[in-house]
Amino acid sequence: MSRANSPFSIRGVIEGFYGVYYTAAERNDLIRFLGRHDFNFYLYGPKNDRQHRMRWREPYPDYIMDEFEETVSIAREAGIRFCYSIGSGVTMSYASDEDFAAVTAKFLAFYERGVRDFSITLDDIASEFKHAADRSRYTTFAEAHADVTNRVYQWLLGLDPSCTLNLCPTDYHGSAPFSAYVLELGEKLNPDIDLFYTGPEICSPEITLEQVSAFAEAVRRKPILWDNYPVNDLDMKSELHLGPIRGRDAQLPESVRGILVNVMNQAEASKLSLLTWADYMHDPGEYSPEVSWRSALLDLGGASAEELQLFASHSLKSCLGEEESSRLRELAEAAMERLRGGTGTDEEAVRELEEYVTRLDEACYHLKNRMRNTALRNNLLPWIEVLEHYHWMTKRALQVREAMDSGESFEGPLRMMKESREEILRHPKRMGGESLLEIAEYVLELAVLKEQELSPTAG
Ligand code: LTM
Repeated sequence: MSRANSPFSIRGVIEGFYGVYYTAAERNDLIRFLGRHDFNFYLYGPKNDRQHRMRWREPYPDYIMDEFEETVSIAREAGIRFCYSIGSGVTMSYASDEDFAAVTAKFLAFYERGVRDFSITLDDIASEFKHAADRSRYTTFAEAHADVTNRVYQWLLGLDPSCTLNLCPTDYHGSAPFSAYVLELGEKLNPDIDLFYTGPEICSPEITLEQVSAFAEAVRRKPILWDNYPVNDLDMKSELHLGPIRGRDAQLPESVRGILVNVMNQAEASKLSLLTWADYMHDPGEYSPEVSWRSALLDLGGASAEELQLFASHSLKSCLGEEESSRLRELAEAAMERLRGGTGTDEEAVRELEEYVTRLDEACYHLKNRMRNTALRNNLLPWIEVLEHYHWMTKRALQVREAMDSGESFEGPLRMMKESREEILRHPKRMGGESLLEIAEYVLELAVLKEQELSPTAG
């Protein structure tokens, strides 16, 4: 869909997460997707690419540079500016001529393959000098960062005046009053160099015009928002962020140059929130998360959109503040009330819950075995597995309770319920369904009481 006239001049993605980064094929596919949805920028800077960060002085092997060259050309055809970033702050001496030469050599290799947009990412590094030469040449960290970035920028302009440079500072989030580092960087950094800001938090639930304007004032330029939704690395890696973007002020265009979205380790699944980002960036005033999400599910899931929506509604927990599916919680609470023998409840509540988890299981089966988008299916698999365990745990819990009521043996379903519960608890991934765990725990308690009743001398 063509979406001309976005109020954001820079609209893109950052491959800037920790963990397994994209294959060239995934990146190329994502870049083509971005081109189709009116984005125009791709910043390459995955933290675990060693030649980007931990061993930034080393050149890439030739065959990797060939892959980059292909990606740059795909990006050009798609209308996307491919930006190469270096995470040199981990070990760099800002005063060293050799290190300056190592940065420019790395950039030159990309320049020769058609790249004109560059980035220095100095996030997540210790904020003190590691080299004696830096301590003697600079008074502050901000002075060093501004100096080296300004010099790299001059060098780039000497190559080609169309080159751009942006910088991710070491302090990249927060609210006014901003640190002395931020203020000094804003003062000393060449005003043509873009600066990143992630909002009041690293992963911000909300970003308002007021917050961004305050940062813009502190750094004396409109920043580029580095938005950490839907990224799911580090302590978020158990989550899959499938919900729409929310909480971004409709007036952000007044104070930002653009938005770059830090995506998840799962490239295909990231497209769900990216489609909603595309709608927001096209017209923030008209943006409706629900309407946009529904159309994104259709776009990505095709004939599997219904199943995808049901599944995704259990994968909304993120910095944006959503938790597990509200429908599931409602049903689980009503069923729990019935199990506890609450007055005014009937068996219908238990049946409804059972039907719901059966529907969930059917949706999981469909996504795993019938969905055409196999890249998405592969991204979802570990989380599908968790939801399947939730389904079996709940079914067995309800069977245990039914067997107890009718005086039958419940040993078999109890054992299987415990197994599914343990699978959920030790699984590295998380899906919304905590209320179902409460049901299993209650049934466990009942089972212990029942066992004691049946053999009072045991234990
Ligand atoms: O956000 C920034 C500027 N840097 C890092 C990212 O690389 C990382 O992906 C996110 C989310 O964990 N947090 C960061 O601090």
